[in-house]
Amino acid sequence: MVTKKEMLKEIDFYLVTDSGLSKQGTLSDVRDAVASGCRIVQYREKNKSTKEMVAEALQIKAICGDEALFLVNDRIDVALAVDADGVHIGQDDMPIDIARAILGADKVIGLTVHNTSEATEAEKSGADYVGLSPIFDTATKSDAGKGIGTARIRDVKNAINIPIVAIGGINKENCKSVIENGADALVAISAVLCSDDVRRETRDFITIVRKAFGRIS
Ligand code: TZP
Ligand code: MG
Repeated sequence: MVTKKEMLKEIDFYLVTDSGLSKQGTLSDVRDAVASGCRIVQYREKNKSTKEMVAEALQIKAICGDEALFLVNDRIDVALAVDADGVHIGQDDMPIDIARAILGADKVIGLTVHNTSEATEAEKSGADYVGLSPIFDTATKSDAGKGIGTARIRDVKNAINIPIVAIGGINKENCKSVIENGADALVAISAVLCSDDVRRETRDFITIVRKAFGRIS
């Protein structure tokens, strides 16, 4: 049996939820993305109470089922409360060694990095993947900083062996170059959540990415 953690090897399009940007609502977005073949979902919620988050996280976990990995952004308590598959944390969140001690070896921990030295450090500290950010300028995260460019993906790829998830300003026009420069998966928040058809947009991204990997023709 493939463990949830082993599913990290199979990810390509990675859904990050955003209730502020979503047109159809977070649960609908997750349902649509998973129905279109998305294999990893991160619940990123900045505006709801802990109680609301736990209730929503349980529903997202049920939608992901065995089809998709389910991670919670920042909130290790929420991840534990619903027995999520893991967490995604940033450089200023819970230190990764403490997060690992709390969550245990079987859970997935993703860490946001911006450069090669943070990526090398993340791998050494036991991160299961890195989120490399922001590849391009983005209005979705106000403190994301300037785009680091696709050449940085190649530099990080040459420095570490864990998967790289690219995020920030990615759309259907530039996503092929993100994969060609070494990303293992990518996130496109506004491009997908602000569309009228999350199912179609997810499917389109997955098709472009799998073609770029040569997984489909
Ligand atoms: N972390 C780094 S950039 C970003 C996050 C959450 C926002 C990415 O959003 P978009 O709409 O895909 O540029
Ligand atoms: Mg964070």
